[in-house]
Amino acid sequence: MTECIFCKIVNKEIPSEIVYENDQVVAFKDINPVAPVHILIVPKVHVKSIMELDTSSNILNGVAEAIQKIAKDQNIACEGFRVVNNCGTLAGQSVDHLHFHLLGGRAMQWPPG
Ligand code: DGP
Repeated sequence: MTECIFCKIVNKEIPSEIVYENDQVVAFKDINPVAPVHILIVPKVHVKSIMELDTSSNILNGVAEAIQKIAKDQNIACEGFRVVNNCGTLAGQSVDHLHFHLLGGRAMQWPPG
């Protein structure tokens, strides 16, 4: 049994609000949203971070497909949105399973905190 919380969500062992799924990724609502639209896109296989990603895999294609589909479904494609990946301690990565935040529905600030 894996202890990884995102693996448990991917395997449907714990509940989440899944909004999209393809062969590579599952996308679900963040439990602690910081924007009106806040979706996490995670690979179905356990990858700790972008630094451990097998670059010959097609996971990032699955991520891009998910972003395009969800942005249209959530009506944030026209106004714009942000995709964030926190990698490692200084960036604030708190779950050691690669994930991309899809944030939209409000104006974003730059630089990020
Ligand atoms: P990061 O700081 O980049 O590692 O973001 C991790 C995000 O994961 C954070 O915004 C909260 C979210 N999260 C953590 N545990 C759960 C969970 O069990 N369910 C859901 N839906 N989101 C979670």
